[in-house]
Amino acid sequence: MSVAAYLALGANLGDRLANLQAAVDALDEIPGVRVVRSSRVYETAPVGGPEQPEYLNAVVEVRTELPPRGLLAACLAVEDDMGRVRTERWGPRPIDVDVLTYGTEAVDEPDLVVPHPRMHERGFVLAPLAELDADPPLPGGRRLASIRLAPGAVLGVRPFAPPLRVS
Ligand code: GSY
Repeated sequence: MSVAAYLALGANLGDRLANLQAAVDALDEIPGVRVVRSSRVYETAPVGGPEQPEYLNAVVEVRTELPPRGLLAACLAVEDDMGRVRTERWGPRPIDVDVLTYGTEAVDEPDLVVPHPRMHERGFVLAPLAELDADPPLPGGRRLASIRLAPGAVLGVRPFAPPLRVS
């Protein structure tokens, strides 16, 4: 039985758009993971961390037969294969792949919390996610329609490119 999950993609080093597409293609190659839809790609002001380049962000919907931890491992493997080096928390990166949701399940483990605990504060996540799902699972049972983002979280989020290719 497969579960629908949303993944957040981000890149702010190298050819950012190519990196996002490469991550989609790599995820789709993983047994038990199929990428079914992508949002548009947004250019977004960096949130947190040191001074760093602007990000490109998108959200993809996958169908997966993997359990939540297996899906997390798949995301980390894609990041590693694409040359991400984990030096600085919040630092710049060629690719970031985060598990946002896993069906409507809640997971609360030391290295995996789903729905992603900060997703409802991030314009760079909510703008693309809202294109795919008007009422997605959010932390604490919040509803998208009642989220009020800080002005800064919205202003820095601009459409950049059409949806990533899915096969
Ligand atoms: O949390 C993912 C990595 N990241 C991002 C991001 O993807 N987009 C923006 N705009 N800022 C970010 N800061 C971090 S860390």
